[in-house]
Amino acid sequence: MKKLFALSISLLLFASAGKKEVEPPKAILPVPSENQLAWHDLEQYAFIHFTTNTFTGKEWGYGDENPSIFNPAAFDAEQWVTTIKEAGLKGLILTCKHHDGFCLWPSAYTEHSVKNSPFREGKGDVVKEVSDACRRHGLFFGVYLSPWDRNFAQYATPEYITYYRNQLTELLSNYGTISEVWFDGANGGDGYYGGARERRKIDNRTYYDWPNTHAIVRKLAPKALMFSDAGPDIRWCGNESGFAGETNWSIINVDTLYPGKPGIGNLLSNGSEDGGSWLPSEVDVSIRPGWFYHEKEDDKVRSPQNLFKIYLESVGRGANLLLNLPPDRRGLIHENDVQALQEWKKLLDAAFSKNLAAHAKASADTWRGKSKIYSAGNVIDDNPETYWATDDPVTSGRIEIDLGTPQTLNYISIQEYIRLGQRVKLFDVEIWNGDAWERVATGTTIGHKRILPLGAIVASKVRIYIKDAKACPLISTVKIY
Ligand code: FUL
Repeated sequence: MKKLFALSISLLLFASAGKKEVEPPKAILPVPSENQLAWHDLEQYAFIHFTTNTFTGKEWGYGDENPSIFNPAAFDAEQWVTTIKEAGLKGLILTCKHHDGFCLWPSAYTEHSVKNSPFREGKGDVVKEVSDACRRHGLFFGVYLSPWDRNFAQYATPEYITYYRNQLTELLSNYGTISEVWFDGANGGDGYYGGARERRKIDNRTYYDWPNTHAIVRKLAPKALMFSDAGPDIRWCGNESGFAGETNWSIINVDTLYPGKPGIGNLLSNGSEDGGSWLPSEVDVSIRPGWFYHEKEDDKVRSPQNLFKIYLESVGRGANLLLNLPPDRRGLIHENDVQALQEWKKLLDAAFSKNLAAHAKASADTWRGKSKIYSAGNVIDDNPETYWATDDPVTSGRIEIDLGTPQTLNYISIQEYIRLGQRVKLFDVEIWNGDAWERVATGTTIGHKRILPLGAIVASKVRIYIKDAKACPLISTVKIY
């Protein structure tokens, strides 16, 4: 009896010692920060372009617009925010100042603002009303402050940098938590510049002295993520048409980049497998041809189907979607845009509400240390913190999802456990056709999320074949619709 007891104790010890031997995978650098991880989960939010352009019909105001033209008589931040929330968007970024230099808040540093407009008889503050409405409805609030200012007399001199930082400080100090700060790289040169009406050239690499501006943001808004062509936290996707690269690494080498650098579209679209910084991609695109509202574009609002395609090619490629909704002259998001958004939301809900994998069985041909901690069941357990992993030297493997009965399959959504770095380079999606495994989709990168259409194929078993990865692959979630 004693011997038996000793034996079972040593067996137990052996078993638990065996378990301990399964080391968790090591991070593959670079990895996202906590703030970047939270940002990835937002997936989609709104851009709001609103300034004097809304009233002049221009896309780039020259800077000589009279503030008296800014008169959104029916302005209603509540309507913006409820429209955005009902569309499933998680927040908004407002053009507090676009290239025309007109400020949507009563900045102490210029007369070129709402305070000299008829809006709320010069007592209004669009930034305040919008940020308050966001907070009331649980949406995040972000600011766009154009580095190029076609109104300011000293633009292109060091005085302007002080002015820019003062304005940024106002926005970061007086409007609650700021979640994203958007630095535009555009600069067309000519402008009003306090009456000079001339062309001014700046060196994009040095003029704005970005590191010191970034330091202000880090200090005043430690939770805020900064966007630009070159980060430091989020990068541009390289186009304004609504897609991220099919290959989309959330990593890139930042030292080759600066805001406004020409010819970097493809690099930004794809990122780089060997990148040294985590710098994920944000897809900014407008629901209309222009970034600002123009009545003549009322019948050119993107269709719900087109918005759905944009979703698949942005969020479905591991990027975040920043969808521009330009308010009209009344100060409201136009009925046509609202309708397109509502229909889009219905398409998304219809496509992604029923996850067939939730009640399936998952298995794999290989998993880390044969430990339950890294087994295939983790990809369908609805817990983003658990994942399937292989042993360290193994950079391929197959996860099989058995749905039990034949089902019509429209989409598969796969997520990597990016907290430990992005890894997958190549994968196939296969179905069991009764005789053999048949490839129905293929992809390169996965990252935060990859969604692939499956073309309404009928099958009861789906297999994800990870063919190559930078290091042992870690898959946290698989959903099938
Ligand atoms: C560009 C700007 O020039 C456009 O007006 C718009 O704001 C877009 C989002 O970024 O660079």
